[in-house]
Amino acid sequence: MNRVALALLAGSISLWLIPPAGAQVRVLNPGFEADRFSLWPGTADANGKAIDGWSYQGNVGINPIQPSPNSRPGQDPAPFFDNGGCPEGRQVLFMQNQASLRQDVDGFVKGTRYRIVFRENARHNNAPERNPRLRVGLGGEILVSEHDVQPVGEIGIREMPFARVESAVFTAPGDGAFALVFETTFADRVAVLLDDIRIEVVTGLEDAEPERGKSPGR
Ligand SMILES: [Ca+2]
Repeated sequence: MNRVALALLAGSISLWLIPPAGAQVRVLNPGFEADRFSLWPGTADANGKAIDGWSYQGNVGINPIQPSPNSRPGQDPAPFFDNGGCPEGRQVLFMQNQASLRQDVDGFVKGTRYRIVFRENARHNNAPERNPRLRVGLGGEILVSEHDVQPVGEIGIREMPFARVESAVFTAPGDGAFALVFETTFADRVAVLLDDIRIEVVTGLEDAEPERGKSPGR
């Protein structure tokens, strides 16, 4: 192969790897650092009934809670976040029993391929074999199928990294916003912990198998 051909090949690869202009999608409050909850146990219902950027149903909230005059001596500020190291910032989200968390994420570009990436863990609660179940959808398509979420560490030890989850790759069928929804489906004294939720553009040389592609609806 001569030098011109090599240069052309290099040029085509670099173009292939650059996402289309404007295709980046930004999740608002992706690591649950925007709010400061101070009322135990950290549910949103007890702390103003709102989580910045998100809507929710059920017992959803943020741990740890922040110290305040309401804090009782010896009270655990993170009763749900009871194991594993915080993946991003200082706070994680919890979803207890059956609950849902939703954000209409804007900025998708028709024809661009994306995947959801996030960190997950489960409350240990002295019952590590009793696991919550989680599924994740976008625009009505399930992109992370329902699965058990297991605690990454022992209770009270906040060192082990949360598990990293990558969804199936999907192709945006249109420009604009799609609903990103996390749902927990098992309701027996369990809780899922989430942090660092991102939507990444998948470039041409990654995950090229067409059978993994999905096209969510609105
Ligand atoms: Ca965080």
